[in-house]
Amino acid sequence: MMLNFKRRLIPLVLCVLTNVAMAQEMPVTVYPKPHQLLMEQGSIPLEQAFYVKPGSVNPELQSLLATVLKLDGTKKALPLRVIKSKSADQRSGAYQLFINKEGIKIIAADDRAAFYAAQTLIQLVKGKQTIPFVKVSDYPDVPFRGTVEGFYGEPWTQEDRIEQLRFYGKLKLNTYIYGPKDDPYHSSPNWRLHYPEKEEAQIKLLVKEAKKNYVDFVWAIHPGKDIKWNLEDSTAVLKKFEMMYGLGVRSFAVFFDDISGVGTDAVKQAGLLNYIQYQFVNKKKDVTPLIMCPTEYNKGWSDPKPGTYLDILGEKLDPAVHIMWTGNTVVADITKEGLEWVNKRIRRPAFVWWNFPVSDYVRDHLLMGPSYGIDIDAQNDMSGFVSNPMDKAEPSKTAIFGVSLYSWNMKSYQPEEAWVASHRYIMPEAAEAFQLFNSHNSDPGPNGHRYRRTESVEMQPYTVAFLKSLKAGGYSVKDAQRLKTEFEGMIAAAKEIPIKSQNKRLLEQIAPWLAQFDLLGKAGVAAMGLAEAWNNKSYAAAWAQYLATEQFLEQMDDLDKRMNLNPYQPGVKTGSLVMVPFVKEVLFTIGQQMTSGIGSGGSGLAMNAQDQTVLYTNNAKLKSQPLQIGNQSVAITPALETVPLKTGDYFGLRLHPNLMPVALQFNLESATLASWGVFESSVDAINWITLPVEEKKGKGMATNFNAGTGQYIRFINKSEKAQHLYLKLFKLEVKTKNEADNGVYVLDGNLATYSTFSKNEPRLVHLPKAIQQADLKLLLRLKGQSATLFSKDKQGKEVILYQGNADYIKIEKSALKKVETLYFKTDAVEPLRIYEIAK
Ligand code: LOG
Repeated sequence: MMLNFKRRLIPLVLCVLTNVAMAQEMPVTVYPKPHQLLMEQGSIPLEQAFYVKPGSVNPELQSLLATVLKLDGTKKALPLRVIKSKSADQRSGAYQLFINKEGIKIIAADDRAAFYAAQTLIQLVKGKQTIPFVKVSDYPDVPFRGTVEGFYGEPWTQEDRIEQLRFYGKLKLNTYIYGPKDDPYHSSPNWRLHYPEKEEAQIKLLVKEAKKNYVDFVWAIHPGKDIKWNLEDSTAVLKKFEMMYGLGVRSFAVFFDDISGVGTDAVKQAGLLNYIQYQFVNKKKDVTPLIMCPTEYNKGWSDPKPGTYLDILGEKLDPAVHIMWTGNTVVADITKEGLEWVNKRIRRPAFVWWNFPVSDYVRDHLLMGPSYGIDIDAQNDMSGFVSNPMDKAEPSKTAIFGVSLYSWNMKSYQPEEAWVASHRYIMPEAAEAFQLFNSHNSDPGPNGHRYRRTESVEMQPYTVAFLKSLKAGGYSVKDAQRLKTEFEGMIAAAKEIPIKSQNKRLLEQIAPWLAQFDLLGKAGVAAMGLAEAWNNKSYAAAWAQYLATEQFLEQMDDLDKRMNLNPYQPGVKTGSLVMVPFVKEVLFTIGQQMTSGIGSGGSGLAMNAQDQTVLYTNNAKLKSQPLQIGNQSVAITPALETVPLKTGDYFGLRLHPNLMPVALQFNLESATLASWGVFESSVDAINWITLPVEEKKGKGMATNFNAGTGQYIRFINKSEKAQHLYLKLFKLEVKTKNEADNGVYVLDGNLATYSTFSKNEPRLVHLPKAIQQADLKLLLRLKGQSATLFSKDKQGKEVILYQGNADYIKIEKSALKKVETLYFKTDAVEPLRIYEIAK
């Protein structure tokens, strides 16, 4: 399959500048990277006219070349020649391009190859005054390269697809497989039917656009959900293909993924494909090889036993038919070993269906990171490589750009480098901003496929170092500066991208994430401000920044609840792997430091230790597990490892006396849980009563709480044997017993909880002995509203201690003599917050 002429050229890296005049110009960048590109001394001025012998170049190619060259020269001008070389070992798309003092010569294996030569030439002169002398010898590594529109959810629009096809043409991608799961005429129920007229017209246009760009428009059918293995349905498939043929389609696929029942039969599937091969493909002569997606399309879902599904396909399916494969799992890296495993069974090189950057299983995330995890040694183990993209066509270009570079010239592929280049290629007007955005929008978050990606790679070490010093009571200036710059960059990028980018559709598709990104930047800047102020011991300033950070995080939560409301993974997540957790951790860590040591040394924790909500366990492994305490819930932080529970081992919570349980949610991932453990509650930790729960496989809830339920809630191993479980979820919804006095939240040393007061609900807080007769600091959120803080004298008359709208208030002990209760009132209608009162 290799080209013989290429060996005569010495391979040279791109960007080699051999000529002084050219050295002042931008370096040459051609994507995908040609196999061999030799820059030579000299160039032709762009004004130079070329002579094209009439009829020697096809008109479309000629007009394409005319977009960058002057082709109106007379016979005396430099010639531009296109020569077809039909040597049998040449792959579709293989070309050579020679530019020298004798003119321009293209040697092309086919029309597609000549088109690719023109694409290379266009990139060589882009932004330049001259046409450089070059020798290019180039060919694709993988015969079929491109995308499969194969995701669930809203299919791409007509405009999206047209733009994609143009993008593919320029990047020498030659395959677009049409198979959106939610097109009812591709799948059930309507795969047997004609498309409605409007859709037919659109498909015709797509086919035309694909041809123009030398992309095979492959129309896929997905009949397996309700196909009957009889002549009638075989004919129905054939008839549908005939209809599509009538619209201009010349490439076809049959998908059997994600089905169950009779449709999954390998013998029948092979029979149908062979029938199409003989009755349709062989007869038409102008149809490209069939592609099928098997039911067992990844190793994890394949029967490993010899002689089963994949072996049956391997044996029975006509060797001309391609078989798709997603890798070791549904969403997976593509490895040489993995392909070798399946290729042996299917007896042909697999046609790779790479499930990246598809996001139909993580719809609240964008997957904008590099295309990595694809083996550069696997060239001979695949017949095709297509990416299944996101439902968002324009943002998917970042990953598809990588796929183009990989599948064209595998050995030279470097994911990071390709990713960086993609930003300049896709959004030259704001490449750096786009890259910054993408660098923080690449991990899908936890998901059922357990597929994760790197994110915030450059920032991650700074976040780790900064937090480490912060937790040790220090402040790393260098890390702080770098992180602050990054957060400021986020705000700037969120502004710059919509102003500078010309790509309206891209902007529209990333808009919710960009808005979220802006908020993350602002939360981050506030968090860094918090750290700095705290380090400078400017407590009031620190508290202001604390509130600012919290508010931006709240706005992010709010946006997440309002936008992208799909029924699967609703919401909008950005920076979810590194940057958001970092901001939250800074807030939490400093929050703890603020409440444990506000003002004068010693613990500011005002509440009596025996009153606090605490973890209640006798299990060594869980003893230090932190709690997550919020205003309406208390949860034990989930543990990643298994938890061994000896006979009589328990874990649970002891609630503050002013809190009462409302509902318990748990997930302990033990199929036998009910046979050995029980949930219990108690008033005194001596006498326990069993809590009725709804439970299945260790997962469930308890809601039967009443006023008599005690403060202790636990799960205990009642069996004779040691048991194992996973602490995935143990979360108790709570409410306060005494609504008027909310000391439980104000005196718990925890900034994640707070009490509120408003015009209709004034609040009082009883001060425990420990903080009476002392200087007090109050951490409030008044949002600029005015509030009054007072005590009462013996006659019950109000003694005003503070009036105003400051969030951070200090009250001298001289004003607090004999004061045991603080009262809060305001005219504000919306609830204002009291976070903490401490010494
Ligand atoms: C589907 C595909 C979907 C993808 C990712 C294949 C062959 N089929 O689990 O339509 O977009 O995974 O969610 C699939 O991958 N099924």
